Amino acid sequence: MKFVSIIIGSKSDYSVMVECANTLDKFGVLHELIISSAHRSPERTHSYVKGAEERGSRVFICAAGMAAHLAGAVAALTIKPVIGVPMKGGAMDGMDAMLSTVQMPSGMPVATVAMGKAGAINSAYLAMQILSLEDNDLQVKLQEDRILKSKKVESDSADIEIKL
Ligand code: RP5
Repeated sequence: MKFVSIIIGSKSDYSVMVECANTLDKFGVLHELIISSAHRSPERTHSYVKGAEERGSRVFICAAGMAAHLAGAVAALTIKPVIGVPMKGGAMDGMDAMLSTVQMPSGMPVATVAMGKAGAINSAYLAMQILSLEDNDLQVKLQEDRILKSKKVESDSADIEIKL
């Protein structure tokens, strides 16, 4: 069984990261979501990553805020792709999390997406694009989704556009 693992650092990240789970659901992509923290529960994080890999996890999506080390800590444990989602909040409103997540040392990548809802959704899309390299059905669904998005731009414009 192939699936995507979503790890969030705190319950307070859930309201944003549910968008990631919903996006994977929309495309019928199997996933798990757990709360585990690099700092508050390092052993739980370690054992989840090792266990999930053995059970078929193909991509890890990690969301954390403030001194956001979760994605980096997970990247240290696996060579599966790790996607980091910086959470807004704290004194720097996510800037700290973004830099903590993106600035990984060479050889230890974390694919860092935008903060907030767009990042949560894009983490799901990026995970699916990785999975679609070996899944033609998913590739077709993603291509169809692109066409729908493009058509929506046209229909939205048609609703309001002014042309001479
Ligand atoms: C991080 O600290 C979490 O990922 C969360 O974004 C932030 C605040 O956590 P809580 O204090 O709300 O649990 O570890």
